[in-house]
Amino acid sequence: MLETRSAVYKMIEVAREERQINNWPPPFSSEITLYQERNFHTVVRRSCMRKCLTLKISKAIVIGDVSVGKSCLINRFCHKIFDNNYKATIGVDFEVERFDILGIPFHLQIWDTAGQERFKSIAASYYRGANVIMIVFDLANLVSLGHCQQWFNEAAQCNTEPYYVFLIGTKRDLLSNQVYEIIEKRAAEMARKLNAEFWAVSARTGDGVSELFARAAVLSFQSMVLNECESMKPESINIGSDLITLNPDKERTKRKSRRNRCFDCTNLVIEY
Ligand SMILES: Nc1nc2c(ncn2[C@@H]2O[C@H](COP(=O)(O)OP(=O)(O)OP(=O)(O)O)[C@@H](O)[C@H]2O)c(=O)[nH]1
Ligand SMILES: [Mg+2]
Repeated sequence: MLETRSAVYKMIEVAREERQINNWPPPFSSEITLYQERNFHTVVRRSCMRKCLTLKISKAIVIGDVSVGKSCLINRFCHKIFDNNYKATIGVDFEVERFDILGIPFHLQIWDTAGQERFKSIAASYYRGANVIMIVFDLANLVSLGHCQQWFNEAAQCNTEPYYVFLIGTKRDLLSNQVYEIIEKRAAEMARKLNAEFWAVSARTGDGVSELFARAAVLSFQSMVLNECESMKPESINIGSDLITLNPDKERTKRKSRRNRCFDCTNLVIEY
């Protein structure tokens, strides 16, 4: 199953129009986020213009209590569908969504996990290596908000920073504005405790769903590009070794082996 899906997404040449991102996506609320960047970093824009970056894939895990709406959220984003009937996720499921960010292909792997206790150990074995942790609760069920700290602790145990944390309240369509404002205050407190960015969404109406995933994609994309640029800084390259080479044959062999090294990485380096 995993192989078939990855084969399909590799074949998509260009991201769908709504997945082409050229402007920095704003947070849901500028007061309930730690991520205060307002634009793409200049270094990131420059690297994307040069168009030679390694393939970027980011892993997002979606966790939270049973029936809070994790699968519906993902299905709304990936397939533009909403199902009123509850179908429990068994263990885990995953989707891969292709974006083009500043013209660079980027894939977001979205791991949908089961909230049911009996599947917890299976689901938790997929937490590792997450770049984005999405903790989901039901805005109409305060108990599910209370459990978010526990969900976060379990995910954080399996991962090392940096990762982006989102606290997502679902089923916004079920609440009046008056009730929502009260719940938002409680959610904001939890978001601050978790150092998370808060979003309120509805899988039924689609409100906030694509904006949330675009935001997660762009934040993790930017952090990956900056990491790559950091590792390519001139001081980490030993320029002097080429300048003192006296033997031209040896130099030719060295250049050839460097070319081969690049060739070995063709499935990682995108040439435009
Ligand atoms: N009104 C409304 N109902 C929703 C929304 N999102 C999900 N639901 C309903 O909530 C129920 C549970 O949704 P799921 O997405 O299956 O929940 P889950 O978190 O994936 O549950 P597990 O897989 O068991 O962990 C379903 O009956 C959905 O129709 C929403 O935005 N609005
Ligand atoms: Mg589910």
